Amino acid sequence: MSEFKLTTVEEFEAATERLLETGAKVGADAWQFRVKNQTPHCKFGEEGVCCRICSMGPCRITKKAPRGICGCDVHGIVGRNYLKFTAGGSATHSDHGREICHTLYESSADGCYQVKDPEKLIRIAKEWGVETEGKDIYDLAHEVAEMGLWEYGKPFGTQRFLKRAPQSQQELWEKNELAPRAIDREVSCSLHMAHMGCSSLPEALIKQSIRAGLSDGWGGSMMGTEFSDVLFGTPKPIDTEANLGVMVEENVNIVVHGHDPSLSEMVCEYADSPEMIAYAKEMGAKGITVSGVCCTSNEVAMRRGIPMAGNFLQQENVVLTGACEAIVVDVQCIFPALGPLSKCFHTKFITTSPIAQMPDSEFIRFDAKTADEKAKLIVKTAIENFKNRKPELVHIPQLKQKATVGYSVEAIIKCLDGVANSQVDEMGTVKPLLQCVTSGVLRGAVAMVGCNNPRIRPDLAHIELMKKLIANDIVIIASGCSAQAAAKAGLMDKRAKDICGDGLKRVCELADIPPVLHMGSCVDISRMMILASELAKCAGTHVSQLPVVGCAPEWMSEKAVSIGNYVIGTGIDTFLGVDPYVSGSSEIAEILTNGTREWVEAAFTVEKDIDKLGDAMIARIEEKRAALGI
Ligand code: MSK
Repeated sequence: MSEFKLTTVEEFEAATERLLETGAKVGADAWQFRVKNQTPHCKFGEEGVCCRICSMGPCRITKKAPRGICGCDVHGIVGRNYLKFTAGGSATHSDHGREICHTLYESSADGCYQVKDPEKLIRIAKEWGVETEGKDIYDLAHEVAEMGLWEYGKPFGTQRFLKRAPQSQQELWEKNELAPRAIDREVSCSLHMAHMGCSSLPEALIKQSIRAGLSDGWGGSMMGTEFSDVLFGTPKPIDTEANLGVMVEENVNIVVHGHDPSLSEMVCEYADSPEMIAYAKEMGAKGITVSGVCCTSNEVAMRRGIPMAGNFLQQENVVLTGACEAIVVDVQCIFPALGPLSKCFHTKFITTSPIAQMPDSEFIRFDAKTADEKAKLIVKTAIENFKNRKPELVHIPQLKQKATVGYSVEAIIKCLDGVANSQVDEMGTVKPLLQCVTSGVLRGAVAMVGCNNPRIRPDLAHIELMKKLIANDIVIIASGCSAQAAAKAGLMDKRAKDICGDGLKRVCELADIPPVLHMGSCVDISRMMILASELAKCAGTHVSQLPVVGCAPEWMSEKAVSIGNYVIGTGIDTFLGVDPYVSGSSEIAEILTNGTREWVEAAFTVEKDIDKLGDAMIARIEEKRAALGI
């Protein structure tokens, strides 16, 4: 076995530099240049003090002009901007979940999509009080999917999945009017509150931000995750590889990018078919390689072991290799820059969703009914494009690491079952994991999530924080682009146990897991909420008492702010490396970093110094351990 060595950020950067040299030859633009053009950023925007929600302004708050034309002060303006930011993220995740519900509704024994995990479907149906006995699995799928869709617009009541949380959490939500009602209602209500002439009271705006976030995490995202598992299989540990070196020069390279697994699953299916492989060979390639970027990549990596070419800020790099026949995108986190960039190469930029339409792309509309023929068309289009490569532009950086991914809650429970001999129920129990924490073998856990962001040296914060935490016997559960940063560095290689503290190393050996567990995509942060809830129920504590924290050191999207709200809303302190445009209001900043404790027993910490951010998380975990007397 070759010697294990982590890949450094310097190595990532050198590879990118080399790709940018190729780009320069063909006049390609790249985010690195656009960042320079956009610097310095607008200070009013950075502080969140600019208001353009009506046409009397825009108004900007300064010492000389402390109120907008309507009289709103800086706290109301910053708070409204924060709420709108959250609503954008909550809407986006939840609409993703809605699409998955529709796909489940379209599933059938002879259609494009089948139910791959019937046990999970039955478990959810029972949880929702649906009669399952003697029912055809597809009738059940349609019934449950329709119930899921009603969660978006039901006129009365709160979200069904909230009942999964510990009783104490549910009581806090009820008491503080935070329990989310219909998913769409929370998004609409947020936009209503932030409309000109509605709320400007900081507490009200932040409370609604938490409620809109909770409707994402415990509503839309949770449905996205659960029904994706029903349709495509609940992830189990599987080996894969990560970084640009997973692209294969001799093969047709198809890169899937975005978030919705319905498209990428189908593309993978066809790319793997003997018919398409034979066609690729006929066209002069040796085979077909599908790899991924962002969360679509996480979805197919977790279920199929499809390699991960990179995360958010690497999306242009896959085109700059000159070896990408098609970059196929669905929704979210897709740079419009991919259109003009692809035109500098032979790459086909294929958009597939009416929700994400972009200039300079080829639009192949994807839907659940015709998914098979559209996926076949996409794969054929990529194969036929192989001959158009310009060999002098081809350069694939030879950087990649092995990774074991696929740690759903069910998989974690199964892996850890061997560590302590506890009884398991239908789904299993988190008792062994809890025992590892209470005994001190593991000091705690950090949920590392989120994007990368040019404001921070890309991936550095993720990687350095993870190294520090695992060295301190803190297990990491990662999702989204954070998970890909870890995989690219080698932290999801089981051999990374050797850079852990003794306790975590021992757990990794006994359970045969890496120290950083890949839990999935952005919507899969809902899995983390389930795991934390199960731990709290098993321990008989509030979620907020567990030695568990959340962290998004390089976040950038509205979705990430929504996530942050539901993570603190669930009682988990959350540490950010980027300020969510609230520094202009002392009142909003105070509520977010302290005041929310009164409602949900958790709050944010914002710290741009990565070393201090790591120290603060460790200190918080130890503080919680001391309070529990463990
Ligand atoms: S893809 S939201 S850049 S994690 Fe989910 Fe990555 Fe952030 Fe998009």
